[in-house]
This record gives sequence, structure tokens and C-alpha cells, in this order.
Amino acid sequence: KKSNLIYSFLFVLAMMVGCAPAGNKQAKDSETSKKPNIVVIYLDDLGYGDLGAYGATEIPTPNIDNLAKGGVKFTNGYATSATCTPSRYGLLTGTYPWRNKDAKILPGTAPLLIGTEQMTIPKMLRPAGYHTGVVGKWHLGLGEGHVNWNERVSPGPNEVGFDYAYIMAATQDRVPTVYIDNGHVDNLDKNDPIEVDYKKNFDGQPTGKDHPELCDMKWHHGHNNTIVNGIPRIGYMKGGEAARWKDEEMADHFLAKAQAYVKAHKNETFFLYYAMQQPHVPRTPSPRFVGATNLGPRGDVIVEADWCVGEFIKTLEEEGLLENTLIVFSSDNGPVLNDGYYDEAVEKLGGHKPTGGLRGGKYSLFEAGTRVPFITYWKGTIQPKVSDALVCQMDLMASFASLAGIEAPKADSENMLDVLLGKTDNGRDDLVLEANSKTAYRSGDWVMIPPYKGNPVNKQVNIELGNSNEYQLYNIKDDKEQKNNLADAQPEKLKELQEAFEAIRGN
Ligand code: NG6
Ligand code: CA
Repeated sequence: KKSNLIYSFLFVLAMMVGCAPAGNKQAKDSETSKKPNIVVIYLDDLGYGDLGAYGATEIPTPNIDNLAKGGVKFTNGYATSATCTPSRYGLLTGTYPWRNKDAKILPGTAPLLIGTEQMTIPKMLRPAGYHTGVVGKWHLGLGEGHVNWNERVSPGPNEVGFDYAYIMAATQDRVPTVYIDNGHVDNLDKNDPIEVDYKKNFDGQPTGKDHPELCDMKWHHGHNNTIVNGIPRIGYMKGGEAARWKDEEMADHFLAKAQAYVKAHKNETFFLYYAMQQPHVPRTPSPRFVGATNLGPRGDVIVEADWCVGEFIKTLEEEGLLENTLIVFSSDNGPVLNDGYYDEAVEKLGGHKPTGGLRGGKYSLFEAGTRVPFITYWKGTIQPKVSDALVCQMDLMASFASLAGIEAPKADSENMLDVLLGKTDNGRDDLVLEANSKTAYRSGDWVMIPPYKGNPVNKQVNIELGNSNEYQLYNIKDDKEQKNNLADAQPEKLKELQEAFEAIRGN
């Protein structure tokens, strides 16, 4: 009798252990199967006016234009910053990058900028059942300061939330010029180890500075260290010959990885951050796109990027995922023409307006630094429209949390899901903008730029930076080009913005 009792007790126990988790898992599966995939397609230095959908007439971008036509095209969509590293930091962590003093353009040897304890979009989405991947440009640092590129490079994207990471470490113009596959340099020959240094050259390595005759692409400023594929780069690198990327194949290479990711995870719910390299320098279109525009390489790589977007969308469609995927398209900062190489971007510009008429450009506190193309697309769910709502890439974190039905981490990110889905134009009230660690403030239709020391113009890239001895105040609804400084005429407005700005900066 006693043993019977024990047996039935054990039986009940076994049922509880065996079935309860299975029941939970089923519930979880049916819950997660309803959740949409999320894809962020991120370009590098694409300006507000660089797409047909935003007014460009000299650069055909039919595929991205289709996303804009079939989704929400934002006219007040912002990156957090006017350069790459801080914008990517803001996007992935939902936190203002100026809160982190190290969030600046990083060399290829910089340590990981995002703390492994910090919350990120992929880390947040994982417990909600998402598989997470990044393909493309990283530029958020790797390792802890002394990376050995011949061993697994860590911590990196895998350690801050990405299940899959196929990346370039920094930028196309910075060494190491290799792809990194979940921490391992792809195609590395152990007998030809890689060495990287940003201060000192390696013996016997020709540089762009000393050997301009070895360069197929000429440097204009910076970019005169190690020559890889005839292109002089930022930083010194030795070895790793077999692992070095071919610049003209980079777009196809990342596209193939992004497509493979989708195919491999089509039966799961996934978040993919597809960070393309165009139109950042060096601009190296595949031969298929050379001459696609009359604008030289800068125009041609934008057409190439548009083609990649089209191919990628095709894959989502072929896999039957397009109606269950929210796509966000944007750029990390505004446009620049000559960013350090002679590539005819200035000479062949013609009537094209990369900034779409906004003032400034990459590196600038003026609008063109941070206001960028910003499109959301979700076939069958988002009704096409143009939205003037103020939104920032930093808001993706809280918005994706809402979409995934989870609580948003505490951060600067604001839940803009209904705005992103085109259900309302009730966007942010205000936003702090950042360029080279200097900040400006947008509130409603007003932008306030505090006085800053420094050159008003970066002569090398020929861009107005926004530095001035005076306070600047613009009504960007009436004065899109920021020509009319109203700081003197509207002292009360100025005071209102100053106080609100200081309240945010101070907390
Ligand atoms: C600058 C580079 C520029 C570009 C930029 C980063 C020089 C003179 N200029 O320092 O070419 O690489 O950094 O661009 O080296 S970003 O889009 O990644 O922020
Ligand atoms: Ca950039």
C-alpha cells in the first residue's frame, strides 16, 4: 500500500516535471509564432535627399522608393548623431550616445563600446522568442583593448545579444579589412597571422603616404596608411592576405549573408540588423553598377545599395515572410561628398542634392547631420502614408518591445510603435541631437544650437558644422534651410528650449 502511494506520488511528480515545461513551450511557440520578424536596414552616410522617395532625380532607387510608397515615409526621422558609432550605439541601446563619453568615431582597435551588462535591442528581444542577427558594418568596438585577431575576437556582437554576427569591425576605410564570423576572422590562414596597429606601421609595409603610386584610389585627407586592394586606409595592418575582403564584392557578400540568415531562420521569429556599407568611403561599386548614374562612384553605390535592398526584399517575399516582417529603413548620419578620397563625388554632383536642401551634412549639428531617410514597411499591416511625426532611431528599442509584447527597458527610447505603424502622427515632443559630442535640441518645430567653439566649417569635407559664438534658434517648419536665426527675435522661445534642454542633459 505504502509503495503504491509512493509510486503514484512519483507518477504525479513525473507528470509535473515532464509535461509542465512542454505545456509552457507550446504556449510559448504559439505566442511567438504570431510575433512579426523585425528587420532594420541601415545605410552608412546616406543623406536625406539621396533617394527618389525623398526627392532625388539623378539617382534611381526604385526598390527603396517602393518601401516608402508602400509604407510610412517619415520627413522628421532622425539618427541620434551625425556620425556612425554614436548613432549605432543609440539605435541598439535606446540610450542617448552623449551619455557615454566614449561614443565617438572609433578606430578599428577600439574596445567594445556597449557594456556586456547593458541592454540592447537583440538582448531584449531574445527572451520574447527572437533569434537575433547582425550582418554588415559594426563599428562599435571589439574586445577589451588588446585584440588578437588570430583568436576569437570577444567580447563583440555575440556578447551583447546577437546570436549570429557576420561583420566588418569598423568601417570600409579602416583596418582590419576582413570579415568576422561570430568572432572569427573569416578565411584566416593561421600561417599568415593578422596584426593591426593604429599608431605604428609594421616594417616593410608600404603606406599611401609614402607610396601614392601604389594607390588606385587617391587619398585627399587622412586615409594614407596601409594600402589594401590599391586603396590606402586608416590604420596599419599586416598579414591575413587570404582573409582580406574584396571591396567591389562587399555589397554582394553582405547581401548573401543577410539572405542566408533569413532562409536559415525563417521558421523562427527573428530580428536582423542589416548594416550596409554604402555610400561611405571608399566607394567601390561592383563592376555591374559602375556608371549606373552620372554622379560617379557615390551615385553608383547608392544604386547598388538599392539593388541589394530589392534582392533582400525578394528573399523575404519568396520565403513567405513579407507579410509578417516589420522593416525599418534608415541611415546612420547625413551625407558627405569628399570624405577623404578623390572619387569625383564633388565634381560629378551636378544638380543632385544629397541633403535634400537641409543645412550641413555628416559631422554637423545642423539638420542634415542627423535628419535622414526613415521608412517603415510592413506589407498588409502598414497603410502607406507620409508622416511628419518626430521620430528617432533610438525609439526603435521601446517600439520593438511593444511590438514583441514585452516591457521596454528603462532608457531614453520612447515607444513610437503606433507612429512607426502609421496609426498616429503623435511623435516625440523633443529630441537632443548630437555631432562630435556637441549637442543641440529640437522641440516641436524649433531647433536650438548652443554656442560652441570650433571651426564653423570643416574645410576638408566642406561642411558647416554648426559652431558659432551665438545661440542659434531656428523654426525648421518655416525655415527648413536654417537660414534665419531667431535667437534674438524670440528670447522667450530660446529660454524655453534652453531650460528644457538643460533638464534633459542634466539628468
Ligand atoms: C573620419 C574619416 C572619415 C570617416 C569617418 C567615419 C579621416 C580624415 N576621416 O575620421 O573618412 O571614416 O571618420 O565615418 O580619417 S562614420 O560614418 O563611420 O562615422
Ligand atoms: Ca556613417
